[in-house]
Amino acid sequence: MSKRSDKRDTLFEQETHPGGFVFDARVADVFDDMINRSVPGYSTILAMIGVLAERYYQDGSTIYDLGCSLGGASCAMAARLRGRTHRIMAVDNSQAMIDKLSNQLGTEEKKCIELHCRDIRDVAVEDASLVVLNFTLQFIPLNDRAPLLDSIYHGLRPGGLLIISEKFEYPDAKLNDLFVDLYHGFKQAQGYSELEISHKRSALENVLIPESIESHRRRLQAAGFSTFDVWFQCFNFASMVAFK
Ligand code: GEK
Repeated sequence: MSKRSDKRDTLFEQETHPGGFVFDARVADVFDDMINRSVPGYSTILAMIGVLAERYYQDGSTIYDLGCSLGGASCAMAARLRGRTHRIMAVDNSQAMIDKLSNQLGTEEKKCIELHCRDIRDVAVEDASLVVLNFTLQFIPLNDRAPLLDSIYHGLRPGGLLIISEKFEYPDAKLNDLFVDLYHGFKQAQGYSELEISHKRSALENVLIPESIESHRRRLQAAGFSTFDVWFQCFNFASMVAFK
């Protein structure tokens, strides 16, 4: 079992926070607490990624966890695939995340989870039955998203599964305002102050670029995925499955 930290995220408590959001050592240090209190349904999504891995992993293939952070999805999949030989490539371009994940992994997990500090745009996906982009695509520049999905599609085996979880925006302004408002209520209920919520929001501006569900659908279809839909949604956060 991995050794996870329970250090509380207080990064945005200060009056001022310099610059845009970066996945540095300070973020890696509190990341488990940050993502659990910032993404509604995060633990449900991780658990279901494990269930989907058990169901769709094809023997001898490779699993890719792109933008793995502290390996939440990789560890959920490894736990469900225990007893079956499998290989998970966990990739992130934050050295701080990879170092922390490397220290957290248990002996059994180390046997099947390979860590790579690399830009996911430079990863050649090969012979995959499962690719996970759990809240990562939203950090990739808009123009690079279609080429990334094209290359994932080509690297998947027939019947292979792509899981994409994202923060979304809604073309209907009224709905968008409602979901953003409900989401801020969720963050307050998780113990974040209004000041912290507003600082984090400014730091993520132009760093996390959400799109509409429709844009994701169009891109998936253009890449060649024929079967896809949303399987989980809470406010403006959702997760999609797409099959090759
Ligand atoms: C989880 N999937 O817990 N190349 C590689 N990594 C990247 C890139 C890139 N170009 N851009 C961003 N990242 C995880 C959570 S967090 C989501 C994913 C969040 C990495 C970045 O370093 C960070 O670790 C991760 O994508 C996004 O299941 O913080 O909202």
